[in-house]
Amino acid sequence: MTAVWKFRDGALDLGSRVRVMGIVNLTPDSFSDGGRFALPDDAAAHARRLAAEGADLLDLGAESTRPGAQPVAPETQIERLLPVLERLADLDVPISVDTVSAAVAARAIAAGARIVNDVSALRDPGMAEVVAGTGAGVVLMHLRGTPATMQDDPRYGDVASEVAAWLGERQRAAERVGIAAEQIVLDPGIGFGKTAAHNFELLARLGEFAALGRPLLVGLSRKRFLSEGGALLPEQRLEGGLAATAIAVFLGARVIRTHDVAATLRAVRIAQAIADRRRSSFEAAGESASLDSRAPRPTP
Ligand code: HH2
Repeated sequence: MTAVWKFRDGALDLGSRVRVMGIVNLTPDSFSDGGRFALPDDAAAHARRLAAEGADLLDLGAESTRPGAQPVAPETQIERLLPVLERLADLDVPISVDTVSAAVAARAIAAGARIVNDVSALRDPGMAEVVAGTGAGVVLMHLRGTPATMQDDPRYGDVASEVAAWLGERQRAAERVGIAAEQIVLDPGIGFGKTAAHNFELLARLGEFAALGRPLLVGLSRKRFLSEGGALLPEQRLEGGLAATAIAVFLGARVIRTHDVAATLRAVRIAQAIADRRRSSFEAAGESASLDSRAPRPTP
């Protein structure tokens, strides 16, 4: 796998170090921090704080994708994003824009964003052209349905195989319309049209996604499956999230999307040190270094 992620005016080597993407929600209604950073000055200050904590990337979102959320008009997203992008123009941390709208992505890229985080994996017919034409990086995430409906009784035969096959298909579709493989990062979409059991299964079998040949991003920060059946509030889900993050890194995730950058970086560094140690001990023993080949397989 080439682990370089190319994006507009830059690239990150995801092979040498697992990267942490800090979340900056410019929304009034995000599930864990809605309204806290809705003013441009507050959002820009928060972004700078996350950068100072060590974020390798910042993800700016102007539309909540929490279960049940309704779409936000592109003009409203643009009005929320542009003043913040303007305030962050001097920041050297690459910025991604979390949107499913090609019009929003195009305006954000013109204002300095370098990556599109598209939770619908190019559902807007104009999105592929924006990504191909600007050289932006892109996150292709698995989402069943839309945020408004995705948690209405989600069912899969074999969630890990189905999500991986779907991502492979979206990746090939992206490449057919001129997006280079190196621009793409894939994401199983934890919490998007999945029950808690589906999320645990996806994380347990993350090693199988290595076969797709592109680096994986995992976003699980403060999500409901960490709530012990609804008992824990979003701000009480950090420890569970760090446990899940460590396992995701051990099984091959190369980008972690999080609200809690400093704590996540500490967990990621230790998880990566153990994963690297495991790889080098296999290499010393002359065995395959592939974590995937050693990933536990479900019994048929
Ligand atoms: N999760 C959320 C939003 N965007 N993007 C990717 N690639 N992967 C994710 O798992 C993901 C995502 C949901 O989290 P958050 O942004 O905090 O909440 P909200 O959508 O309510 O703003």
